[in-house]
Amino acid sequence: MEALRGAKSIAALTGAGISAESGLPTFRDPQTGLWEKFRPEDLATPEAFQRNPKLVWEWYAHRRELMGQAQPNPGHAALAAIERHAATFTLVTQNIDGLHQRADSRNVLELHGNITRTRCFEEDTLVESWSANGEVPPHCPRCGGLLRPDVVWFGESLPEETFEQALEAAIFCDLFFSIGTSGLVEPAASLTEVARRAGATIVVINLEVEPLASPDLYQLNGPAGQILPELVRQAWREEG
Ligand code: BJW
Repeated sequence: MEALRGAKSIAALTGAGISAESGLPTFRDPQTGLWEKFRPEDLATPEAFQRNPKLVWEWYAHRRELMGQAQPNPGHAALAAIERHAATFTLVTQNIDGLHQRADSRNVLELHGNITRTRCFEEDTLVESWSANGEVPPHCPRCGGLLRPDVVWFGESLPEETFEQALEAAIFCDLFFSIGTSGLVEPAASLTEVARRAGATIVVINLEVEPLASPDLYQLNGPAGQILPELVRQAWREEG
């Protein structure tokens, strides 16, 4: 608790696990994970989109609807509370659901894009509106190319400046949270190691982690929606 209360600069990396308690499926959890039912190479690569743009567009349209209906959970709210207390706080998320912003987190870096935005597959530019003439996927009003969700697929680069800012946050923080992520997808996963090497205390919150408490590494096993509010309560005696 001292580490949390006393930290001058805090960074947090979140993954699909933080939104699981909002009812959104993770990717790799047994039985419920998206990649248990679908193959990433059929849905989350530029090649998949080129092969079958309709399938990919419709899969994301379905997920956009689910994400739009989901509500931020106490884990999201607790991170927003930590941001209000910390001198410097950076929230780096791999999630595309926008739930951190809806929970009032301010300094959010989205490494893998956001499902509510759309861009042109040809021109790689954001597109705000297009004619709804029933075409799936719709076409870019400027160049006629196919439209796609503004998310980062396998084999694509992360938004460069955003990743630079995330790296900086990992290097300069004194406390780094890794929350609800399997840590399997690069380069996001390497941020935890970057923070550790730069001397930060690491706090991992995950359903699948061996409980551990050492001065520079805490592993807290359990749902983020319960653990994070409890940390906020203990550190600042307030509700998350
Ligand atoms: C809970 C919980 C609860 C559950 N409470 N916890 C170096 C080595 C090897 C490979 C590579 C490498 N560098 C790059 C690569 C290739 C690739 C990669 O990493 N592959 C690995 C799989 C091997 N990376 C890329 O391609 C990236 N681009 C890149 O590196 O560009 C440079 C480049 C260009 C060209 C060629 C080569 C390099 C891009 C990665 C894009 C990932 N995109 C996705 C889809 C986004 C859109 C969408 O949503 O559809 O991003 S894939 C998917 O995985 C999604 C997620 O953001 C990402 C991470 O998943 P996450 O969030 O960790 O979820 P899960 O399900 O894995 O884990 C959930 C965890 O929560 C679990 O641990 C649970 O236990 C836990 N949990 N409930 C707390 N209540």
